[in-house]
Amino acid sequence: MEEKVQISPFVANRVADWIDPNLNALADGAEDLLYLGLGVPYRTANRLMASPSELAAVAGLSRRDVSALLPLVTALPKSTPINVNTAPEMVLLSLHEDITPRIAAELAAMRVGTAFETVDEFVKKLKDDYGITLDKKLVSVSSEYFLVTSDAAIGRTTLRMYSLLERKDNDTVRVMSRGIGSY
Ligand SMILES: [Ca+2]
Repeated sequence: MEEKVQISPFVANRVADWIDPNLNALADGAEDLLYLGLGVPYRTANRLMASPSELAAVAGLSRRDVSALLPLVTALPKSTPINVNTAPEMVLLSLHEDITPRIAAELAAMRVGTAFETVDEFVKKLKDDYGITLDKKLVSVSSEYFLVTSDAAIGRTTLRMYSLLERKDNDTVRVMSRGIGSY
């Protein structure tokens, strides 16, 4: 995916190091040793990001990189599968190295009007049409988390407000966080 949004591949390991609990740098990654040598020293989080805006703290990501990634990523309290019915094409691309931009576009076109009803249906489609074997655990056909964005304009000022919602098993919804400008 990094190459498709024109971000250097090393960025993936930089982000992985920021999140993983250990201090062993991956290839081209960076742990505390690098961050503590910066002009303003700081440490890696070594935990899941609390906000996607945390990407801006990862060494090696430019503001342009962060802007390119923000519409495609989120920060949740746990790992979740990708909802293949709602994921942007760029995110579908990231599911498997053999998924090309053309395949991602075709998959996105298939779900217009007719959602994939089961994970098996999606996985079978990938296998039958493109010969790609996808790990079922990576995907889902529903979402537990939702981001609501609302824009409020007052005079010449526009504020974007974010609410991150969690759908619980009993179909109740909980507001996890709210933010203005970022979440
Ligand atoms: Ca780490």
